[in-house]
Amino acid sequence: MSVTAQIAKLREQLEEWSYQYYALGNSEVPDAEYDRWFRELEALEAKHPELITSDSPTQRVGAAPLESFQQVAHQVPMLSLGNAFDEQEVRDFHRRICELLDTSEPITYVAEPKLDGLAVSLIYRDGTLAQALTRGDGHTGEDITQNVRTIKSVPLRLRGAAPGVVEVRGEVVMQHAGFERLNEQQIEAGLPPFANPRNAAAGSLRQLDSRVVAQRPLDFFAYSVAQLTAMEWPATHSALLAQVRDWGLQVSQEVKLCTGVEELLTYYSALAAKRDVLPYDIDGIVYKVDRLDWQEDLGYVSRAPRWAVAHKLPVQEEVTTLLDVDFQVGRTGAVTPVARLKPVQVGGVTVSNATLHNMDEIKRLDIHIGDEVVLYRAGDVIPKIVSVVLSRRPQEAKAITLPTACPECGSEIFTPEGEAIARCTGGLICPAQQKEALRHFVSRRAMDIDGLGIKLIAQLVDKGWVKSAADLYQLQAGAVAGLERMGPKSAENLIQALEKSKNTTLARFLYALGIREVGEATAEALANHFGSLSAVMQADEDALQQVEDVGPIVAGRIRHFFAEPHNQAVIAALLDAGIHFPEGEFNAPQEEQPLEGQTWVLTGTLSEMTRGEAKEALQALGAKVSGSVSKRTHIVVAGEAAGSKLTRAQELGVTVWEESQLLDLLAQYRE
Ligand code: I6G
Repeated sequence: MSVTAQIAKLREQLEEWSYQYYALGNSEVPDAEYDRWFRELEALEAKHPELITSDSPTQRVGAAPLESFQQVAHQVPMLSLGNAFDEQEVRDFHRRICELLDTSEPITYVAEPKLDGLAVSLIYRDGTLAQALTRGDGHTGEDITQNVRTIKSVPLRLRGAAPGVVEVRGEVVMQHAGFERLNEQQIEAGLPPFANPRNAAAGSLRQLDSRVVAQRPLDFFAYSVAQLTAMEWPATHSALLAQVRDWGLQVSQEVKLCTGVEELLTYYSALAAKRDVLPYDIDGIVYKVDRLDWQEDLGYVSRAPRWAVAHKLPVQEEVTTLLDVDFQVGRTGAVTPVARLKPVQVGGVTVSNATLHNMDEIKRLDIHIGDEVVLYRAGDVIPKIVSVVLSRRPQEAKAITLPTACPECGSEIFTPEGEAIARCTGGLICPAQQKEALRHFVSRRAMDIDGLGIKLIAQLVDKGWVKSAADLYQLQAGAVAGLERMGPKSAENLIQALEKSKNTTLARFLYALGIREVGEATAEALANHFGSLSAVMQADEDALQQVEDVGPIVAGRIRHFFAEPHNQAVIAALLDAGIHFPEGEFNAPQEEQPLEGQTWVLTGTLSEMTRGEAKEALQALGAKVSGSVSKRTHIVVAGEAAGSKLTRAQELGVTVWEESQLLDLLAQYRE
């Protein structure tokens, strides 16, 4: 094969995997495989620089920082949306639309979450990303092409046919997991953390050096198309979104067709209830009339479309008072200041505590006890104090100081040179560290010991019965039954849960040990790589670094952990107590599931559930859900406005189901 053909093949495969991952939410291959192909392409391009094109997956990061961003006029203004703050305002919106359209036909809407990020317009010319602009004042934005090119969910080239100008609009966001990681890095580097994911995304896009932006976990979700110069517009917004997804862009998995206002309100309640488990912040739900001809008839009023509205969700930032600060000692001795707040409703939940991270953060915020503070809370993000309302500081406001002795064990508190985190030097004589280590050991994803909550752990440690995890297995039902809020039955259940936990896996056991920086994924990788506990315990730092994602710091932590005689003694006692796991034999077959071995494809917009929900339900029955149709596909489920995948299935003679057939199947297994 010629080098040109090899390069083309590598690029095509990498683009296909990106499409599978971002547009369809499917990871066909592990990251390592993607990286291998990527490196191969980089190596070939390094040898043949004349073959590098700007839309190659290797060409996302610009070489030189910009001096400033250019101002660019939008061809089509970037408008804002009208808001509806309650149910009545949504009913008014629907009534207005019915009156203006003057039709007896039911009105179908596309409902989708309004992501809380920054609106960005992507301009593709003949399928290649040419320009990315911020919203700016709606008429003129800034050219942030260099930065947006680094966002992996933005294809540099659209899949399939996309002639002329295609202008796609959407939101650049930072998902919660990436935001938390970024803030941890900021804190470790002695830099101020970002107040919320939106600020982190905005701060990232404002960087003049795209190499910095490339390190930031940004994402793009498309929500509309502003220009199509050489293609027919489809009849509906839902078909347009299906086309956008086919081009390889990410569209929220939550998009749903709703007919009439009652369905909109049901969707709102369902999504509001799910808000905390969504991976990104949303600040409302957008309803759009699905038919594009109706959108045109309805037109605009004072720079907002009449055919769409944003139904707002409760705000995720509120002001409250800092009543006090406690210092908590974690599993690894880290001393964390915790803010005790006057209880306040944020994002629909009452919050009375928030983390303050460390003393640097207290200094940075210039926070005093008694201050009024701005609090942010979203989903799985720990509530966080964002800023202080300095103008309202009361006279009696009190400065916050780090205690010199551990509040739990009295040992010295020490902040290592150059680090922001203070630590209790008591190690495992510190009951707080013992309790947290035990809490981690028994947790669901570790040894999964039911019935051992933090209150019971605290009693066991405070009585001196349990100092390390191994002591748990010496507990007697009779003694446990006498503890607070326990009785013979719950004590017996606990002993049984302990007994059951003895049969575990090496990965869970390694994770349960609570080695610093060894999370679930690392524990799994260690178990798979070494195959036995003794091999992990004996591995030196070089051998440990052969494991995926284990660098010198983590290798050092693992080595130190196993070299510590106290830890060796606890492990020996745990094994003596009867903890066991298969060694050297992995991926044991599980019970056969009904759709085991089948590959399904979901396409188009489903009406009763989102594609994400359908995918989860099918996977729970053992099916693999793929983004592309092939001869090996068992069934294609085609929803509203299904496009090229439906055609492909028909060409290949693959069975095509309607949504109702899928619902029947799922109902059958739910019974
Ligand atoms: O700001 C917006 C967020 C989300 C939007 C929007 C949207 O759809 C999900 N749609 C339009 C049409 C506009 N702004 C103008």
